[in-house]
Amino acid sequence: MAVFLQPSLSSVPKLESAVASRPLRGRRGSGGPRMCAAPDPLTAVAGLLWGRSLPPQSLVAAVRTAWSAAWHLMMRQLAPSARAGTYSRPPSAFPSVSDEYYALPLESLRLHLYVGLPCPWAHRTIIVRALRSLESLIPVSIASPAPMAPGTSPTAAAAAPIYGSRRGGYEGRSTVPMLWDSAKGEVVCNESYGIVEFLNSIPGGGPDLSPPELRVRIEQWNQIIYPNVNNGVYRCGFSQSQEAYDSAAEKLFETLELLEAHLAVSRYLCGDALTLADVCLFTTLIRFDLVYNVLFRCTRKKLLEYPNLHGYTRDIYQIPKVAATCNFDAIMDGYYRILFP
Ligand SMILES: N[C@@H](CCC(=O)N[C@@H](CS)C(=O)NCC(=O)O)C(=O)O
Repeated sequence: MAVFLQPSLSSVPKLESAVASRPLRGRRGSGGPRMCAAPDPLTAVAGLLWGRSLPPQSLVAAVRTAWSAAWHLMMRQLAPSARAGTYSRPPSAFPSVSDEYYALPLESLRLHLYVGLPCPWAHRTIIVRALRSLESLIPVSIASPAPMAPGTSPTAAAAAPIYGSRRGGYEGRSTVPMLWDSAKGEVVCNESYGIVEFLNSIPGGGPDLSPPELRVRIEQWNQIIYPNVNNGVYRCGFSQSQEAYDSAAEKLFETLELLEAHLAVSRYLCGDALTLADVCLFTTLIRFDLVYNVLFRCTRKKLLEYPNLHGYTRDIYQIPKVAATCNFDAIMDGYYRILFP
């Protein structure tokens, strides 16, 4: 991701129509077979090589080997894996917000949030910022792979240079979300849960998403949902061996069944009040059928096939301000065109 644009969270599509109307790849018309079109050069070469037959097995094998080598090379950088081919997410360099930020009034700070719209981790922070009505106190810049459009805000910036501009320099991964202290020129935190906990602690409007009496239950759900669902979909999609994939998929769908049963008797994870645990689950579920079911091969079931989980996702989507944080075009673009072109 290279370029940051100002937020454009105002268009609010209906969930079903937004999801249903998205083609999986590109936007080419369906077009039927063209009757008189001349064969393109590659088709002509293939015709010369093996006529109307299917390509020879030796070619299929060679392409598979080359493709697999290139894929593993790409995955080395994109998704570091342990020996058994299990995806191992790199730890965040700035995992929590230090106490000094909790102690100071927000007005005395100059904080800026960097996010990406396709990213489920960043989406958590955008939702909490909105629900806590912190929009005017914490400005946001949105990472966008698209070229900067004319008329966008001059606050546009890039993530890597921001990281690189901190006093001690930076050699790690320039991930979003990232909370930046503009006064000090320092990264405050680049771990989504650390950021949402901090945003929730700021006195402001909106409900407390982590009330003291629910904290233990929230943490219990996080311990289940983070490894098996939030990171679980990545463990499926980024697995580099059959065993690693099987184990990740097993845990993912086992956990979805558990959640489905729980949501039959509870509106949200911890009862009738929305909490941080729900926000974190929601940002994975809202991407499930659109992206993870297809691209990350979480194919055993679709979200639509879980009546309670699906209803729960719709319920959260309809909470005022939440729908405006969901940008399905950016999600599709980010995963299908940018992450896995
Ligand atoms: N554990 C981090 C994960 C953040 C993360 O992986 N973000 C992705 C975007 S979805 C990213 O910026 N990746 C760029 C990279 O790894 O270089 C969190 O929860 O904030």
